[in-house]
Amino acid sequence: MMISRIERYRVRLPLRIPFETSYGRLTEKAFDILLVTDELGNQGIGELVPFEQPDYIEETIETARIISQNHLIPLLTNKEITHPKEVADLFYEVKGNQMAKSSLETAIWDLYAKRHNQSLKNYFNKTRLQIPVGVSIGIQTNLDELLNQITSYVEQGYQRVKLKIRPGYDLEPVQEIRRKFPNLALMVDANSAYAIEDMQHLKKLDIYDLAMIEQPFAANDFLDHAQLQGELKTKICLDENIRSLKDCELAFSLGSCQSINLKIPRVGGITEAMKIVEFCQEKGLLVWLGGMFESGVGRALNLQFASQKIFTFPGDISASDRYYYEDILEQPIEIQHGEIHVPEGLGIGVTLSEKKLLKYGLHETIFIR
Ligand code: OSB
Ligand code: MG
Repeated sequence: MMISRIERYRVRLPLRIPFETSYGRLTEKAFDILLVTDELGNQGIGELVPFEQPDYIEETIETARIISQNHLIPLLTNKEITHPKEVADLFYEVKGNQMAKSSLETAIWDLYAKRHNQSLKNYFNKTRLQIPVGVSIGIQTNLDELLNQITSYVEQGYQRVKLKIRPGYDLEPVQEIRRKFPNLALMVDANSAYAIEDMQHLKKLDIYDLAMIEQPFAANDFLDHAQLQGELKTKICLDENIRSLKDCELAFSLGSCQSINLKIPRVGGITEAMKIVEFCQEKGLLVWLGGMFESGVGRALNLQFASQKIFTFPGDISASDRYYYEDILEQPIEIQHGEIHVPEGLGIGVTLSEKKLLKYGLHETIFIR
């Protein structure tokens, strides 16, 4: 197949409640929806997910647009693509910039599946139609408010809670949650807010039966994480560190973690994500699917991928209404009894609402062959 046109919608969706992490506060999510059309008129959809600030990882939505426009799209131009696995190879000469790469690569996977009249999940191993999901909760300095939020998510059926922490907001909220929810599947995520000097402090989290502690140290640190993992019985999970299979191999060989938060966009797309899943399975690393406050498009992609039975640990894949008043799909993604149904249509299985896209975004054509 040949790519004949690429369009995008630049969208901003207001969040229902501001989301605070160790590095900042988000009130609105900006993202691009990419529409990639082939020579037969089939259309694939992708989402560009980076934040506006380089505070989670270095990529931002603006740098990603520049990399796509000036470097990635030219590499797709006039190329015959027989399988979406080739896209990562076409992009190989561009270093890093995984989220920019993923937005195009995942759109091409969707396009390929639609062209062959297949649901995307048919390209993955051992899939199911319902998947267990969890919820990630931002920093709330009011602990009553925090407990109320958790109560409401547990009532909605979410099967696991992830609490964002930072120095000064860690042991106390965890202790309060444990007091009220002794059996809740609970984990924490520090988004790189600690350093090796905090080792003794972090060891105090070991008594709360947490499913894991996500990304305590810097996004490029493997050694300090290995030292901490050596002293903890709780699993360490790496998120920001993991950009490729190579990073997983390094983390595994050093003992930096026992769990991987896999985000398709952070590793450059589906092809690399599949290799990581295979590696984790082979080595016995717990792998689970993370999120980036995706709109319905990225959420549908995550559901397709997380339909693989290896994803037993509930992902950060909430219903649309957990974050947004309104999504950009015709049908919002909903939770039922703690599970979300994997969309069954062709490709990622969901339909865009052009009306909602134009309400929250701007349309432009960025490539024509
Ligand atoms: O660290 O996992 C993270 C959201 C944006 C950026 C980084 C992270 C998160 C989340 C929420 O924790 C995941 C989600 O529900 O989309
Ligand atoms: Mg994280």
